[in-house]
Amino acid sequence: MLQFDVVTIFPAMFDAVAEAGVIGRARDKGIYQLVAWNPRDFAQNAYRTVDDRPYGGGPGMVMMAKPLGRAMAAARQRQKSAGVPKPRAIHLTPQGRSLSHELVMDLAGQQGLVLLAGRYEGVDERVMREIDDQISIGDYVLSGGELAAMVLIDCIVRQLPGVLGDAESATQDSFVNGLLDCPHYTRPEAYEGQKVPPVLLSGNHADISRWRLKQALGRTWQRRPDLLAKRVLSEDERRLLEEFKQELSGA
Ligand code: 6GU
Repeated sequence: MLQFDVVTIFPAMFDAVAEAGVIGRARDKGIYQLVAWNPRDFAQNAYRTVDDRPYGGGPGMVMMAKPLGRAMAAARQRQKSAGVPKPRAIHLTPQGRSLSHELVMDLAGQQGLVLLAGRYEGVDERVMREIDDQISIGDYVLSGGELAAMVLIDCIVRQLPGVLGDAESATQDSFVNGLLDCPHYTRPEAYEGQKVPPVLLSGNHADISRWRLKQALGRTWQRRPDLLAKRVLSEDERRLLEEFKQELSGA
């Protein structure tokens, strides 16, 4: 069972992840466990203050080291009790390295993760001694690390054995083979004058596989040329992509 402990001043936000869809079901099945720790419960005054003005001046507030450090220690202690003596501690921050499929697979192989979701303008830098990894989910700014932590939890949990059924298997996902996913269709055969590509109705599974690969290559070329640049194409894939481009200019 993968152990998550999250340090957040908004623990209720994590109920959304724990209750909905395949990720909620995975928790019911005992595939992972998630406990949230509120730094306010570790604050030192009656106002439960967890933030203060930045040394050196400037706008915004900074999350204080002491309540965060104490909440992190409680999270670590719980990991230990759950059989994880050395959990990986991750700070969710736009200053982190970008999340990728490879990083998700790496984290999915851990026994336990302690996630620190900051708010306000930032976290006192001295808390970073507690942190192994800093991760961002993209080049834009969220109001806090909570949504990023939930993104991380979702994409890690769906990779764990027993979470997805055969039908919804993660092996067919975008990015697994370095390409975007192909288009999908279901009934009816015609929708507002738009027909399903005939090859998908042909019953010829080899042709269908080749068409899907061609579409995946074409879409990746159109929408994410950066992914294609990182990936070596086989002779066959090169040919399929050329066909895609021909068909596009013909259409
Ligand atoms: Cl991890 N945190 C915040 N606050 N904003 C982000 C982010 C994280 N990743 C992208 N934007």
